[in-house]
Amino acid sequence: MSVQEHELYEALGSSGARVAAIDAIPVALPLRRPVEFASGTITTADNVLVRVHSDTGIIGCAEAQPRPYTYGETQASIVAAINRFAPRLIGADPVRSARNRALISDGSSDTCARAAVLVALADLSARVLGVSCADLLGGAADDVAVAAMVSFGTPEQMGEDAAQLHADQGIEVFKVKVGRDPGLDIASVMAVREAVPGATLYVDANRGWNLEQAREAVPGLLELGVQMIEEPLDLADRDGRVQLAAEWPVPLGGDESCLDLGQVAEQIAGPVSQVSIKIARTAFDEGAAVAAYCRATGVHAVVGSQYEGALGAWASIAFAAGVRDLSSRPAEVANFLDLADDLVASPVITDGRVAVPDGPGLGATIDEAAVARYRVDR
Ligand code: MUC
Ligand code: MG
Repeated sequence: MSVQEHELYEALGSSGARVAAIDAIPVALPLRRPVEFASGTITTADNVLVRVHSDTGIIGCAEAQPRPYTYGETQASIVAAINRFAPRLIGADPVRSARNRALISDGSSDTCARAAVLVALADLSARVLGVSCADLLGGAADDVAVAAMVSFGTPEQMGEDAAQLHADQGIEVFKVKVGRDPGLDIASVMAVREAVPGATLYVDANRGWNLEQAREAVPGLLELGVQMIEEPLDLADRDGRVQLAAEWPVPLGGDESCLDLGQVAEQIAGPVSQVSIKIARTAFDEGAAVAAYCRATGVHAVVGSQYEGALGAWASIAFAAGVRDLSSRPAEVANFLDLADDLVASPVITDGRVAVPDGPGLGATIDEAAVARYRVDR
């Protein structure tokens, strides 16, 4: 670096860009039909679009999805938290992710609000540097296999949903939502198995069973070839979770119990032997730390979904493709298909795989007309 370059670096920060403003825009995006699972129902995608403007004119974007039953955050609380964080970041260099996380880590539990700001900063950083987020994360692969969630319906409807995802997108890996009545859960998984006989199947009870129901449902699910069981019980039932994990020949998956690295460490020392990493709650930095911890402890980690729209899906795709251990495993990035309209162009899933886009950052371009159409703050 020349003396002049060094002076410029010192004056401007390592990327040369500075955060100038942050928007938190609440939107209500239409769904094709409501999606339901044991811990909640989503009737509209009441997401928050986060835009970080830099003094260079380059903008970074991300999406937050309120999931009150998991994090306690609402759309209003996410907007309020981002507006509270924003002044602390004005003038910050977007590439300094550790410093920026520290600036907005104030002990509050605004998990998804904080993650969305950090992902938008990562999108901005990658755009400033002229590389994709996937490459910045390690560039392990150009595309990844897709896993789709099959939400509650009648068993017949759930089978049809899986068949359609298989026919239209070539998807062969399904996370079937369970946690209702054990008989209904087995019938649901059986319907998906019959609809796509060669599929890889795992299930997610979203804490909907009690110990007795889990014990009743699981043998039948195992017979249908289910390879992992996510969050069977209330997290407060620590003994029950440990007992089930010891009884099962397949992993007990951690999702709601694994919100950050500390919880992941605690759960891996306990009943969890597969971890769902959700960028919507960890952002890229903590997500990478969780992935590394899982690698070090020999635990399978996968990219999970909290029913993201397309912008959230682009972030998950970048992470899944960027990080070595994750790029070879199916990632849950298909839930944008539940939306009837969106703020950015949707990923295209072909033969069960989705590619990292060519452009810099997350590769998503905001449709301003869609923002105007769906924002609920004006
Ligand atoms: C999942 O894996 O549990 C349901 C709610 C949420 O936040 O994520 C989903 C999917
Ligand atoms: Mg889950």
